[in-house]
This record gives sequence, structure tokens and C-alpha cells, in this order.
Amino acid sequence: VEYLRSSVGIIHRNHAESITTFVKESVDEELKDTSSDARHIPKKRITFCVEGNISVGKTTFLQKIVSDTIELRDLVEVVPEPIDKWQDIGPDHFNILDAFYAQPDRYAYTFQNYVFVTRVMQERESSIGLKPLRLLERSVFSDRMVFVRAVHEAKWMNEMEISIYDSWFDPVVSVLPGLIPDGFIYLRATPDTCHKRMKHRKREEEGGVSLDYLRDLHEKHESWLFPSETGDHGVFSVSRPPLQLDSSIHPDIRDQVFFLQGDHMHSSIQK
Ligand code: D5M
Repeated sequence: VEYLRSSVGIIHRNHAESITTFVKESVDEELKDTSSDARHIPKKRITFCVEGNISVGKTTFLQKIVSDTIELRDLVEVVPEPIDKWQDIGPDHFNILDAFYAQPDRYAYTFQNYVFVTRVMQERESSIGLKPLRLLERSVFSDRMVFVRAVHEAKWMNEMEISIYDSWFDPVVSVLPGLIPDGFIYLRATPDTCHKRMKHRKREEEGGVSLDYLRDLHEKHESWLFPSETGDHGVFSVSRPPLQLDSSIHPDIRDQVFFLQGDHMHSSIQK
């Protein structure tokens, strides 16, 4: 937690003490509990979801957290976005990420459906781990609040399809509490920066992803995580630039990390 605060650059602004104390005490408690039972199961694992636009640097951020300090490797379990599952399905090796970008109106619903299922599978697999802090790359909430909104507005998902999606989303999430995090870590960069990074990483499926699409996703992240600029909505932090992400390539970037907590982010679907 100290590492998250100092090295990665999360500086708490509001209710700083309550959230850091909560997280720190919970983790410390686990560490202090030197039960002789080797199979000791933590009482409460803390889960944060790392959110942000395409190519903002979520994977780099997560890799840096676990690779920078050996101590942290024992404390933090990183659960990557199941993108490899989307790229290689069944004996025929179907690639639904590719199919979605090639024919979004045909495959948007199918893709969202599969994204949800694979996130659940990923969460289940990681739920047997013992490390006290779990960091999930994205969540079913960003799927719903960012991507599903975007593809629905773009008319790639029709009214019937979004109604079907919404008819199962809340009921399924409510019986899978492991999907609901203790907080969100939001990595923010401009859509332009994300676009440059996306071009730089050259993921084959993303060749046709436009700057406009990234702008749309950016807006949807913002309106989901900061529904109003006024009042206290559980936004706990604003940071200095967190990582030296690609700084040699894009020295002008101004990345920010936010630490957020609040029921409005996941209590129910906000339409
Ligand atoms: O890369 C993940 C890729 O997967 C990127 O092309 C966006 C896409 N993605 C992830 N989740 C969704 C949903 N729910 N709908 C549509 N597309 C999605 P990254 O760099 O991690 O963003």
C-alpha cells in the first residue's frame, strides 16, 4: 500500500486517512496473523480494479507493481484481462476480439457476453489465491459502463441485445460478490496519448481503432467514475505522473492515477 501511495504516486486528497488506514490495517492484519497453520486463509482479501482507456498503460502499471519490489510480489496478485481467451477460442482458434473489430455490429453482443464470462472465470480462478491484495485488470463494471454504452450508442448493439444484457447483468453480479471490488484505480491519459501508445504497441486486431472511438471511451470512463464534478463522490486521490510510461516516446504525456471508492460505481447499472 505504501508502494502504491509513494512509488506509483497515489496521493490522497479527500478522506485520505480513512481509505489508506482501511487498506493498510486490513493488509497489516493479514500479515500480523502469523498463524502456525500453513494453509492459513486470509480473512479478507482486498480487491482493486485497474481501469483506463485502451493502451493507457494498465498492463505496464501492473507489471511494474509486481516486478519492482520482491516484497510486493508476495502481497499482490495480479489478475490480467483475459485477452488471450478472447483471441483463441476452441479447437478452431476463433478470435472474437478480431471479429468484433472487423464486424462490430455483428459481434458486439457476442463479444460482451464472452468478455463477461471470461472475467467471471478469471475472477474464480484467482479467488483461491492467498495473497492479501488482488489487482484485477478492468472489471465487469467498466464493461457495462464504458464499452457496452459505447457499442450501444454506436448502434452496434440493438435494443433487444442491450435488454438481454441488462436482464442478466445485475442478477449475475449480485450472486458473485468477488466481482465487486473495494476500490478502483483509474489510470487517465488523454485519448491522444492512448492512441499514440496503441499505434506503438501494434496489436493486430486494433489496426482499425480510431481516435474518435478512444475519445468516446475516455468520455465514458469520466462520466462513470466522476459523475459530477461537485461534491464528494468517493474520489480519493489525484496523483503526479505515476510512471515513466513511454516517456522517451511521448515526453509530453501527463498521466494521472486516481484511487476511487464509492457505491455508485458498481451498486447497480446506471443507464
Ligand atoms: O486492451 C484490451 C483490448 O480489448 C482493447 O482493444 C479493448 C478491448 N476490450 C476490453 N474489454 C472490452 C469490452 N468490454 N468491450 C469491447 N472491447 C473491450 P487494453 O489495452 O487492456 O485496453
